Amino acid sequence: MVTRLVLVLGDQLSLGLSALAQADKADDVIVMAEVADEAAYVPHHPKKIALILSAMRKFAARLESEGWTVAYTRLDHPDNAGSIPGELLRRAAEVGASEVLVTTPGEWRLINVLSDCPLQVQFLADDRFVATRADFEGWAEGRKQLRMEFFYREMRRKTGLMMEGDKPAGGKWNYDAENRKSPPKDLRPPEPPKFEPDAITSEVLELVEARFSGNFGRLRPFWFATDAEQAEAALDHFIDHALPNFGDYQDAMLSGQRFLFHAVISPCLNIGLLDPLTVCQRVQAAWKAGHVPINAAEGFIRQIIGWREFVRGIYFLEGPDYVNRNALGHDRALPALYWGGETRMNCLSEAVEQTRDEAYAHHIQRLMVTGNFALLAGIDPHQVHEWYLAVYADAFEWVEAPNTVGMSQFADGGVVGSKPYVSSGAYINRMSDYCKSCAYSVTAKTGEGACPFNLLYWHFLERHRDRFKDNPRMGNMYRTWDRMDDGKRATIVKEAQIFLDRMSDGALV
Ligand code: FAD
Ligand code: DLZ
Ligand code: SF4
Repeated sequence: MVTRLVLVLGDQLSLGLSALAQADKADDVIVMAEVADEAAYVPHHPKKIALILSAMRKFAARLESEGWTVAYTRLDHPDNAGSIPGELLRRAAEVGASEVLVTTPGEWRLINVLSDCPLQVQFLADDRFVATRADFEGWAEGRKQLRMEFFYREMRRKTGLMMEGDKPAGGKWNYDAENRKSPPKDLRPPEPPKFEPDAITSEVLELVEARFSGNFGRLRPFWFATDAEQAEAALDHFIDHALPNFGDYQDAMLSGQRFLFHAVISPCLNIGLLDPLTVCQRVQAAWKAGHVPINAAEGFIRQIIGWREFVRGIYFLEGPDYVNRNALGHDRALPALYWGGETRMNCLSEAVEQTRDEAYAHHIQRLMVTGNFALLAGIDPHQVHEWYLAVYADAFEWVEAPNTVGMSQFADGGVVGSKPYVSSGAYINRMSDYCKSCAYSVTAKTGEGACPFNLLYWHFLERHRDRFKDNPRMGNMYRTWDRMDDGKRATIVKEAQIFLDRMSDGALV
């Protein structure tokens, strides 16, 4: 047999990976490489780099223990070629191979780089998803609008999850009406399990400390799951302790409670340590056993077989230029507060500080605090995209870009969502306790100390009136704005503009 190379990337750490299923243990050589190029396309959070390198090393050891030949290159190896194609070429020369098997990467950049590599690269479908790319394209074809809710129902039918025959369990597809409660003051969520670094992870932490301490983000304490067994334990803990309240407090935000009832499993899912369908089956079993209510189980399963699959479909359907879209023409530079610069806005300060410490923020912090502010303030969506891609441990372009460019910044002009996710301070106040400790007043609409979200919300609607005035889901917003007297509207627009100018001049806001 001719020896082939089997490339396994840092987010492809699954024993059932299609490239491994097609490979021959006796003859083929697995290539895994820690390379400078992958660490440099954005300034990744040190915890994200440590997670990937540590999980790669452990996965390579696991493959070797199962009889595979693994050519593994460490980041500090003197012969390291610095890039994925460079490493493939080096290994190809070493073992006399010219063919490469790879499960298609989750990023156009890497797909293009591998397509240009002067080796015979065979791309295989990434079957760690419920929907294939062809399934999604077929579903999307001929539809005027792509809406997650309808795609999700297809995924329910396809998987049989939460189904009773051809009907949704309990009679409804979606139990969100029972979710999203405001958090009571004395809410005491469980902490996610924290894994002590073992010898492999400790060595990686030293490497990351030496090479990436200039990147935004705290490396230590580091407690992420870095192998399939730990990921499984994290999932068990979530199902036992947090899932029962997942639906109720899905949109809540509380100071000092960084994880609430969220699963904190997206890094494990996205690098391949957990299988999404198995996760959903476990959640369904907990519901069937009477351990969790239906609104929690359905809400959670919808995030995975609905949103997660939907955004992946959009990423590949829309093509490589998706990350450069800017439908609203926003061009303000991302302010320093996103990189930990001081701000008097408590909600942003809390979300960014926790991002720096944990490489994690939950969905509503990402969407309604950091995302909402960037959109209201008219920040260049590409800069926003690069920030999200860098700072979260779960950030890979196929999932990050549609969430940021589409759902959060409306820069795709409405492919992911039918209206922009914008809100004034009132929403943040209802869903969190942030406003109580803020230098700004959430009830003040104008004048000294008025919450910037209140000013910017109307400023956003006014500057995009032509685009959104006829959107049926935004009619109420415009009617409220238009009912205000002219003087008040002029004051709001003026004060919002002053705020934006001060922010861009680097003043403390
Ligand atoms: P939970 O709240 O417990 O949800 C369970 C799981 O559902 C998650 O682990 C995740 O796999 C999935 N999920 C939930 N919402 C989404 C969604 N909108 N899209 C895809 N999957 C979802 N998620 C990422 O995995 N990577 C990203 O880079 C990423 N970037 C985002 C950027 C922005 C601007 C926004 C608004 C959201 C982003 N999300 C991203 C989606 C979501 O915020 C995270 O999946 C979630 O916070 C992960 O934490 P968790 O595991 O505790 O999730
Ligand atoms: C994110 C990342 C980092 C930081 N380092 C590596 C690496 O050294 N080697 C590797 O194979 N993968 C790494 N990754 C993950 C890749 O960037 C990821 O596979 C692509 O972005 C495709 O999703
Ligand atoms: Fe954020 Fe405004 Fe509340 Fe302050 S008052 S925490 S800026 S929403």
